[in-house]
Amino acid sequence: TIGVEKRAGYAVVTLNRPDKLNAFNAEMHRELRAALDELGADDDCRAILLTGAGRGFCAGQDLGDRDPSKMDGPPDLGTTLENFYNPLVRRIRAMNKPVVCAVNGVAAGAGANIALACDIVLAAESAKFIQAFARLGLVPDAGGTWQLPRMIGEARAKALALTAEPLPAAKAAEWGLIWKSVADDALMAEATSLVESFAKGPTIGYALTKQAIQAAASNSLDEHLDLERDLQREAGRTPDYAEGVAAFLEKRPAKFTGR
Ligand code: LHQ
Repeated sequence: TIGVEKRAGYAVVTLNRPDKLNAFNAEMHRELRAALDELGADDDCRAILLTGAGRGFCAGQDLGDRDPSKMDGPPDLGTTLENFYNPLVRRIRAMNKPVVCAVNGVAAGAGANIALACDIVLAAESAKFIQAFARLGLVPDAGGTWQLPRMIGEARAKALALTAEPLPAAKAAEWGLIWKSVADDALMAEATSLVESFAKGPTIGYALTKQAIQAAASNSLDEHLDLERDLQREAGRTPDYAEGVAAFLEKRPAKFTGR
């Protein structure tokens, strides 16, 4: 249900249940988490590209095995979140290298919010983001109600969540929900070139930068200035920093090693 292709310095992870628009079942969750754990620990992998097979990116939870008439009583969706979606969001956010998401087609429900958990999101012009939860009587999960108001403000967040209206990629980019909307046939080339550049970049500096930006949501300025001091201290001790300065002074491109 997941494809993992290791290339020079990065890996492409593909959600691969195209007949179901790559909706999540337990198996896909387990495989995706195992893949991310392995890639997180692999120093040869310095960036990750997440995308979907076929015409969709991800339609969220697979509703096929969720028929209430076939259940004994009301389901405990909290357990599904606790066991599967929440660890996935935490894993992506804590990943020690950039995670780029190429949204190749519709991203609905938890599928949309998993995309938003990634560090940089590019989407095909034809892709749409749908907070589909309201159609089911549910709350946007996988971090949706945390991310949306921060990224696009409460007015747009509430409207998207309560109406479940599809948001086209271009508008998502205009609103600042994603980085870029790209012509469909250029999406993979552009996303690949971005992860290729990350694969040759200062990996520790990237990881610390990601950590700092994410911590900003809950820090005061005072706390945050202290955090930046600590993270910069760490960045300044890396060989990549020494190389970056040397390259600048010698007027040549830096050769980062990710250390
Ligand atoms: C699907 C799905 C799908 C199964 C398309 N499941 N088969 C967390 C905790 C626990 C439980 C509940 O949920 C959550 C979080 C969530 O993610 S809730 C939100 C779940 N997702 C949705 O509500 C989206 C449902 N899908 C749709 O609304 C449409 O499929 C979209 C708008 C994504 C795409 O529409 P179309 O392009 O018209 O495609 P389609 O509807 O024809 O779908 C293609 C096939 O994929 C179709 O199967 P079929 O056998 O008829 O060809 C769909 O049944 C299947 N599919 N989403 N989530």
